[in-house]
Amino acid sequence: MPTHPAIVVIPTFNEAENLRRLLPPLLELPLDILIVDDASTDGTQQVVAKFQGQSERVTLFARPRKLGLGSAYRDGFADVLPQGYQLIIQMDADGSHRVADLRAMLDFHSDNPECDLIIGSRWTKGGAVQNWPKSRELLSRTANLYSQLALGLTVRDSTAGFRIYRSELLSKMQLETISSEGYAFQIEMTRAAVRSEAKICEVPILFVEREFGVSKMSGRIIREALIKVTKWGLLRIIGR
Ligand SMILES: Nc1nc2c(ncn2[C@@H]2O[C@H](COP(=O)(O)OP(=O)(O)O)[C@@H](O)[C@H]2O)c(=O)[nH]1
Ligand SMILES: [Mg+2]
Repeated sequence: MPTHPAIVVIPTFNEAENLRRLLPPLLELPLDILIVDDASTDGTQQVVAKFQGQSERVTLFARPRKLGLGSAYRDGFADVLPQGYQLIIQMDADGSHRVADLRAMLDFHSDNPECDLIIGSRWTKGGAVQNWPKSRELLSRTANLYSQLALGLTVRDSTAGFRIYRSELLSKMQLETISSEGYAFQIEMTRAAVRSEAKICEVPILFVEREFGVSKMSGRIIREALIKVTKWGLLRIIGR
């Protein structure tokens, strides 16, 4: 049985500096932590090992090479789902997702247990981004608008990677059918949650752009999202 009712799954690729800062405040919350690392070369796994020495609540899932964000989450979820947690949390390692906001999201869950999925949202009333160039904000806003129009989503931040899932929902969502890797993974998961008739709630967050390390966002990731959302939009038109 897990020691806590919630576990946070954090994918990492070269996030040593960021993890060093993130893990101490995160460990103050009543949750377990799974780091899914893709053979980082900057000492990320050594940082995890150091925290494992201090707490049994930290686990490392080491993968052989950079295999993508989507499959990191799929592997992480497959690992933790059978363990009996009530809540499975998604969070970036790079400091963009603040522990203070996770606290607020967990409080929201306590007050609103009927929400199957809670999204830490930049684009709902009260949400914001800090230190993002205009171009990155435009990309995120456009991706969300296109997802709303093409897929009929009412979620305002369907590309968000800061989420609390009820395990029952993740079990229903047939994760083996989810195939996206980048940005599109978040949209595909939102779409799958809607198709599983989940109650989705958004809590405003302040998303702070990373100070250390580099973003893994790329043209390939943007193209994947554009192509997949268009495909799902066309499937929607023919009723599938
Ligand atoms: N394990 C794993 N983690 C990844 C991969 N790509 C990105 N990440 C992690 O996913 C999180 C979000 O990635 P990031 O590059 O910050 O994306 P951005 O916030 O959209 O610019 C960070 O914790 C990254 O280290 C990957 O291929 N494998
Ligand atoms: Mg980031």
